[in-house]
Amino acid sequence: MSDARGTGPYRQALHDGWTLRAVPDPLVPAGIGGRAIPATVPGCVHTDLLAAGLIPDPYLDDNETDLAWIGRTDWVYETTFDRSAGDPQRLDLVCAGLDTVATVTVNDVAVGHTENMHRGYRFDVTSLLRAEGNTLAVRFDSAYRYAQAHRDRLGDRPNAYPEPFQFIRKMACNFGWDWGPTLVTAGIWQAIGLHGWSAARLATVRPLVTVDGGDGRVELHVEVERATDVPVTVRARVAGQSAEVAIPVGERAAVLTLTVDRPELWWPRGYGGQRRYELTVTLHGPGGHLLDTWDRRIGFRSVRLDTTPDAHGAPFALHVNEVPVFVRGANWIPDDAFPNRVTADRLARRFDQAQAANINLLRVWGGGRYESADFYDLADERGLLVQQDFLFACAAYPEEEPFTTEVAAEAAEQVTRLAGHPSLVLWTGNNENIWGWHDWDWQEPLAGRSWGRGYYLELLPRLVAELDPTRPYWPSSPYSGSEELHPNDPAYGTTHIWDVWNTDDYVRYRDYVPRFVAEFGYQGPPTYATLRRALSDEPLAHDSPGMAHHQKAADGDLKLRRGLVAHLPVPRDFDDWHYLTQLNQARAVSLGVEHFRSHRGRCMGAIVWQLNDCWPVTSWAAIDGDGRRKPLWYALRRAYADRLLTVQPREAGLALVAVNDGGRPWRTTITATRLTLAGEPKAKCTLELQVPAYSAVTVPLPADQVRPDDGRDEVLVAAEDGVAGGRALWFFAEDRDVRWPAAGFDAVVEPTAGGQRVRVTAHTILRDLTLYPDRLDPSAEVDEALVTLLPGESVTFTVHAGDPLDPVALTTRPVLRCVNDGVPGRKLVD
Ligand code: BMA
Repeated sequence: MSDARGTGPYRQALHDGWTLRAVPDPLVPAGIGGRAIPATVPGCVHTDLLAAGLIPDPYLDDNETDLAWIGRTDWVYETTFDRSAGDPQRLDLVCAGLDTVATVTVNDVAVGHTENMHRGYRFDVTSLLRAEGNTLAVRFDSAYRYAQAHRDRLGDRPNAYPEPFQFIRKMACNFGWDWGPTLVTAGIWQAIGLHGWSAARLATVRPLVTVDGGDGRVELHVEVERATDVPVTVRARVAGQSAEVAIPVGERAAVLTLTVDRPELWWPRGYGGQRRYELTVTLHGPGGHLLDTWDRRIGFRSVRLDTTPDAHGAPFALHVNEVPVFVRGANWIPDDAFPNRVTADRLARRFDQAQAANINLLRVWGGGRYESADFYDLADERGLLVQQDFLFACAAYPEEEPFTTEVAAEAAEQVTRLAGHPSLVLWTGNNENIWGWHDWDWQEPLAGRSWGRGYYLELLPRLVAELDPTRPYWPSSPYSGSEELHPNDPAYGTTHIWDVWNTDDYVRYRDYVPRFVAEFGYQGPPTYATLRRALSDEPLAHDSPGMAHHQKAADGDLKLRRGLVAHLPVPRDFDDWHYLTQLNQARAVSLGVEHFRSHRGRCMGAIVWQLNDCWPVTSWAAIDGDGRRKPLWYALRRAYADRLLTVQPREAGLALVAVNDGGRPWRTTITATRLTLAGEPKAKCTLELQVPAYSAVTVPLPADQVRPDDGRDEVLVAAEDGVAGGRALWFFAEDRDVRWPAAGFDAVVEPTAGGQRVRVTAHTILRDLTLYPDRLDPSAEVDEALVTLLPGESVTFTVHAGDPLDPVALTTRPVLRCVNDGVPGRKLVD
């Protein structure tokens, strides 16, 4: 792509004709050493080797293990190019992202050396380029060698995982995580190209957008870079308003202010629309000719973090446009271990899934990346709030050079880059590093060495305050607001609840009334189709070799089992294990969400760990590594719905809590019935509820509702009169102790546009009825899951698949499951 017009500005992508070579080393397998491999740019070594058929797919079975040499090898990317016509005063080679330790050479002259994946670089190559036959080479030194050299020089520091990821400014989870493979990439991971310009260009444009008494305000900070010292003019336009400022010779920065009278505001989804306005900035030379342009769709909204101490400690409440927002969030990790595979379409699918699960915030976790323009554009467009961590996670980070300089440059660049996005509402200093310093036995091995404190409590807050005072900054996740307090104190600021998964049972979520829970989660395996694509284990078992390799958490399999046997019947085979562990994951997280939401007000947010996966793996994710929705996704959609009815234990017994996260008051009549599993009513009452917008109401349930005659044979159901769905259930015993009847039902399958409808009518109670059409066709999807039916009730599932699925298979085990289908004497299809 080139756009050469005389001496005007032009851009020429350099994405063609690349090859890749391994620098000779005994580690490099024969057949790869010395060979020129076609390379895709942007891309990375792993995906190039895979495309060339030189390595097996790193995501399948345990192939990951044999591919460790790739990260320990040095690689050279090369191409040749002719430059576009035109005669600009400056020609820059612009690299939006190099991963990571790179030496860039143009026509055999080294033009730059980089060592930070999270920055962009620009090299002046004006004097080096000829019209035709230019060579461009980027050599990547092994990230391991670099990190280990710094570790050896500076002294090791504690880290939650074995690899030296905190000694290089590179996506940390590339070195392996408790849900991710160790696949240490190298490559030109973002766009690369030439930028030709004359006189001056817009070097940075930083719009600070606020709302002031209903008026929109844009404070636009502009910096120019000059090729010649001529006066230039910056013009800006938004919503019919314009402003202009001259930058005289010798100066390079200007601030313009634009005020928009009563603009339509940008709101998070569920609170209002997402109106955006085009902001255009142009740079003009003497005589007014155009030198450069910049544009972005901004949104007018204010954001404020309320942490004013109160009777319970100190809250953590995001206020957008002065309305407190209860955060129904999910943590976001890189959607692929190879970030170049995360296309805009794939992100859009992920956002569709997040949105449909009633999520209103994504937290971009600190072990990944500063998310892409595509990600933030989607978030702006759909009204998903974003919390972006600075990139530090689960380790003590050195503050010696070159790291302090790199971190400062990276942070300034990213804060500037993301300033125009209304969705970004919070910066956080790191993931768990202040907590780690307090609680994870770091202090003794550190022996006084730096660990990152200066970044989180000094450098980063200073930079955010200087470059973007419109957004709140919080030093860590979790953090309590002061170094005097324990960083994970649930009464203050943000909390991570991990003892539930690691050591305790999930009902222990109820022991916490956190002000804001920024991480909590429970594992479950990926969907069956994803497992079958990734693993050749025959048969699949919870501990078969592939399953074990694709479970990265410490004692993950044991923890899954411990959690399962506390609640559910013991699995008899893999199919049971798969259904029940997925179900247990969904149960655990819904219990947490419903509990936290039931304390709306005191608690103002829950961010589940985690939305997505980066490869096929057993993990805390709701959407697996192939993008398929796990049962947890369906459970989240329900637990995160605007209107939630939930039965919660309270001092006096049980209470019904109605949570209204919608903007309209919710007036409704609820019938609560205690009944036997056979459907015989034992007690009934009617409750009138009035729940104002954005609030929760708690109503104690009468004693005859909450005291069962036989806890193993009864259920409490609270449902809105005349409204299907959304009812609350309360079982008086764990599923493993309940006296389930053998499941009995009719199932009818009929074709429908583009799929099939499966109508199940219950003859007995059916607990958490779930359909797994992906077991029959990996492309098949279903619209509902985890439905509990009382005798006589029915549900219709809609299945979409490539071809019609076999109706018998679709309505029998293991495709159609419920908890009580394993009860002896079971009667699956009537
Ligand atoms: C938290 C996260 C991640 C981790 C997850 C599950 O510590 O911040 O680092 O993957 O828990 O253990």
